[in-house]
Amino acid sequence: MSGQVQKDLFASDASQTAADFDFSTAQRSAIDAHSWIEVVPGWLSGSHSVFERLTTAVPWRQHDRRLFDQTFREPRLTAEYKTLRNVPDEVLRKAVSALSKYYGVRYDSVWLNFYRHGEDSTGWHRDRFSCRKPECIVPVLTLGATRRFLIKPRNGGTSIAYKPGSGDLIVMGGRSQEDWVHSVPKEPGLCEGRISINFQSSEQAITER
Ligand SMILES: O=C(O)CCC(=O)C(=O)O
Repeated sequence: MSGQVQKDLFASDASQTAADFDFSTAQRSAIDAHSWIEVVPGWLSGSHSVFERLTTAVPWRQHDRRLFDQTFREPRLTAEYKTLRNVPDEVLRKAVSALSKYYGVRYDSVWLNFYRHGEDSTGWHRDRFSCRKPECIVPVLTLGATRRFLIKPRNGGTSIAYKPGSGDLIVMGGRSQEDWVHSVPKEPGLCEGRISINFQSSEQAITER
C-alpha cells in the first residue's frame, strides 16, 4: 500500500478509534550517539474517547513515595496492569500488539498515569521499572491534554522539550533510560487532564514498583 496510510480499525469502537499500524508519521531523532526519541504524531485517532473511558474504567490510586528519607504524596494518579487480559479497553490491548510487532519487543504490561490538571506532574527520573537493560525501547502514548515532556542528559545539560498531544506516541530508545532522565513538569492553570500509557516488557525490565 505505497503512499497510503493503513489504519487498523479497532473492533470495540471502529467508527471512532484507529491506530496507524504503518507508523507512517514516525520521526526518529538521535539525541546522542547511543540514544534516540521517536515521535509518532496522531498515532491513535479517536484518542479523546479512549481518554474518557479510561478516566472511569481504571482503578486509579494516589501513592506515597519515599525520596531521600522523606515521604511525599505523588502528584498524579497511577495504575498498573501486569496482565494484558485485565486491561479494561480493547483499544489498548490492540495498541500493545501493534507496538510489539513494530518495535520487535514483546510488551506484556502497561503502566498508566493520570495527570488530573496542571498541578499534577512527575519529576526527573528514569523508567527503572520499564528498563533494566542498557538499551530499551519504551513507548509512551498520550491521551487528553497536551503537556510538556522533557528529557535531559542524566549527568546534566540542556533539556529537549516535546509537546505530545492526544494520540501521539513518544518512544524512548537506545540508552535513553540509562544516560537520560525525563519529566512532565507542572503547568499551572491547566484544567484539562492527561493520561499517559507506558508500555512495559518483562524482557526489558523488572515489574515490581
Ligand atoms: O507521563 C509521561 O509522559 C511520562 C511517564 C513516565 O515517565 C513514567 O510513568 O515513569
